[in-house]
Amino acid sequence: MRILILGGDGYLGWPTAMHFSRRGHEVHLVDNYLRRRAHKENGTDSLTPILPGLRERVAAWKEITGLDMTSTEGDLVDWPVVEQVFGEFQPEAIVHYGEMPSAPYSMKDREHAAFTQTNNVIGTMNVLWAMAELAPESHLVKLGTMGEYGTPNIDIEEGYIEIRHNGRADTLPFPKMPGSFYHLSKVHDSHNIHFTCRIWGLRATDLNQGVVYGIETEETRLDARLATRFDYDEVFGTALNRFCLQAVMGIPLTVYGKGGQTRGYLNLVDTIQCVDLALSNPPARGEFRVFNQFTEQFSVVDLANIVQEAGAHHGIEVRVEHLDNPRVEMEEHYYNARHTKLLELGLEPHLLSETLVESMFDTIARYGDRVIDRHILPETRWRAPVREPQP
Ligand code: NAD
Ligand code: USQ
Repeated sequence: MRILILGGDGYLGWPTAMHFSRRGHEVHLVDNYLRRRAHKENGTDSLTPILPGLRERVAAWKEITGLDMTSTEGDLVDWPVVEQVFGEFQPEAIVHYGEMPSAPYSMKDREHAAFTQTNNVIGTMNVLWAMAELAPESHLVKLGTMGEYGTPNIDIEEGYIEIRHNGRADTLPFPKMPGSFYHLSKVHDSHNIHFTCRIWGLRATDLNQGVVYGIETEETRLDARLATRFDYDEVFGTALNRFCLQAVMGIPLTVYGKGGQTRGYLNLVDTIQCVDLALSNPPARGEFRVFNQFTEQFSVVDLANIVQEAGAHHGIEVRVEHLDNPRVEMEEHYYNARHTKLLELGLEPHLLSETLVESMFDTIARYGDRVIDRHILPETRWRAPVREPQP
């Protein structure tokens, strides 16, 4: 298949690209280095050293495996870039990771909120127009998020819910109550994608993904030059990745508030497995399919306990701190989200208990001298600052 990977320089995009290239697909990557620039502005960086750009990564891939990939450095918000990539590459499938993925980034101030929504919503809209005009048979696999649903006090279904109302019934999109301007951008994307499936007959799979953890895949293990990024700062690091780094560095684990916040989690290798399953089993024309993509659910306190126990096995004493929650979110709530559709397609989960935490400790310790510790503690607050009245 000709597979376009949007956001191919990112944490998930780069290992996904290597996975598909190694399995004989023709892969083209697009990225505008937004993630790298945001780190530079903030004075943070990936723990794992990564090559400076797509050209260097693709060259290393070719040297190590003998396999080729192509790439474009460009912005999805820029229509001529998207038009040219679709026109020249003629994708049969599009894996779309190319968005600003951080909830804290989107909550910093008005500019960051507006940027996140413009970048994500307009970038995705350009992709939809390009599909309609230039690749109408192609299949869009779009990375959404479990955070689109929020934490309702009922079971979360996979995308749709049957509603009975005043004696009539319909199957409708599951209600959304997202918790940041970033998560809201994903809801807006989902609506736009669903709409274009209905009116233009596009085919799409929205992968409502939980929080991803992990550093290694089959391909990153081939050579240190193929590493993917690993972030642990308050803006881009995700909970378990942050906790593992904090444990190794002797920093108390940063549990926000009571720590009862429960989310779906999955290993990086399962992200790739799920995308592969979605691509191998495409929906029909006009179908907007939604999968909840995670393998296990944990509260933040569960994660802290798991990391603390793994630390004890490893001879590290791990302390846990409950910080004032910088976010506005429920800290104790019901959470039960269905996630059977990918299992039905053959997903074989890599569970947290089976492998991971201690092997992550080793990788983190290897790069310990690269840790930048000034942006580990939370700084970004969800509550808007109140302006002093002008005299
Ligand atoms: P990432 O920031 O590492 O990857 C996204 C990539 O897209 C970056 O390399 C960035 O430079 C690029 N990009 C962003 N906007 C772009 C634009 N306008 N044009 C071209 N390139 C652009 O993030 P990630 O963690 O790999 O996440 C990938 C996707 O998966 C995101 O859409 C994210 O919302 C979603 N997701 C991630 C997680 C997680 O835990 N990592 C969980 C659920 C969903
Ligand atoms: N949390 C802590 N301590 C920390 C970091 C986070 O207690 O040091 C808590 C947060 O308050 C939150 C939970 O852990 O309740 C998850 O936070 P996170 O930063 O790991 O994840 P989140 O902001 O939700 O975003 C991440 C990815 C995003 C993706 C989302 C999936 O950055 O791209 O969409 O996970 S989900 O959570 O299912 O919406």
